[in-house]
Amino acid sequence: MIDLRSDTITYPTEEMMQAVVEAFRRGEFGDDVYGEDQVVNKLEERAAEIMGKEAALFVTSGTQGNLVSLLSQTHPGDEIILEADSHIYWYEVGGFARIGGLSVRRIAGVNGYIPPEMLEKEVRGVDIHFPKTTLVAVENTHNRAGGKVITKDQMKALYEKTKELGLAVHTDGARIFNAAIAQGVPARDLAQYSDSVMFCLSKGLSAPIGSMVVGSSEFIKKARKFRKMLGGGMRQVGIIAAAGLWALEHMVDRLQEDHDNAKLLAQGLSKIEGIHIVEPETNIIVFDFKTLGLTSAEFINAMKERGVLFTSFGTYKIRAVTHRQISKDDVMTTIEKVRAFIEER
Ligand code: TLP
Repeated sequence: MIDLRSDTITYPTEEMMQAVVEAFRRGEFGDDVYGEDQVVNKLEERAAEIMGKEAALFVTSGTQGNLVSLLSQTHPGDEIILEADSHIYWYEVGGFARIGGLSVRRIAGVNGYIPPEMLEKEVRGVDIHFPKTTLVAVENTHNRAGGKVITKDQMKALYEKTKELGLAVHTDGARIFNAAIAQGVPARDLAQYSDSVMFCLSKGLSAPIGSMVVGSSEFIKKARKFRKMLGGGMRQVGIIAAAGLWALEHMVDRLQEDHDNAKLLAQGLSKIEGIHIVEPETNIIVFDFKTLGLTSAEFINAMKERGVLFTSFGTYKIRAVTHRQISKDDVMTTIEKVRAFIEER
């Protein structure tokens, strides 16, 4: 199977598992709720350092990382601002409402980015009738926009506006390293324009489990408590953090390969009659074939029979994600299989 559903499916590497065994042999695991797992402590220190923040927290998933970040920077009854197609809005079970007691104002951005002028227009002032608006979330790269990159300058401009408006900024940086590699800057250059950042170890970096949250020490202290509340206080969790630490140190630079493969796939698919594609900037490709009268369900089922897996992004929209387990040969095979299917119809 050529599995283009997500970079979340990546399997750990031999070296990653070796790192787990070595940490075990060195006796580094401990109870992390007591702060005694040396591997987790090392991972949190490195994550904070890489992102240029005071402190970091290891969390079970990106969803948990986003939620603890929102809970730590808002109060129940507040309003937060999300880009209309953001992951937090679409795919996190509305935890902000159920658990955070937050209401949401969605703004349809441009390629997943909310320009500062748009934000300013949408933020409500102080009025007896209005909830307090406290935070805006940015998603970089932006998943549903097709892995679009928010540039350093865009991050800066938005951040400056939020400070004028008195808002906190959280970055859902599940794929922040893809955003950084794509524009040739260190991830910390993007993170500096956000009060908190969540990033995933378990996507393109290929760790089996886990995400990180970074920010000020005061913020991380609150986030740690909310993580406990959500059942994310784990014990000898160095067993997974060791893989995460290895991934963070060794897997970032290879993301360029995924971007190159995504470009190659997009070039090939765009030559097939009826396929309309959003030019990829990172490892996510979004395309549709509305003019062929083909639904994504039909396409996905037919391609599954031919050995290629895709994800639906709507009735006529498909997402493909390149990752460590997709080679150049897989890309060429995929293009040929899609072409054959479309031509046979
Ligand atoms: N995204 C998954 C699915 O949930 C759609 C994927 O396959 O892309 N932020 C962003 C931008 C994400 O893409 C994801 C995962 C998350 C947060 C949540 O991470 P996890 O899955 O670790 O909770």
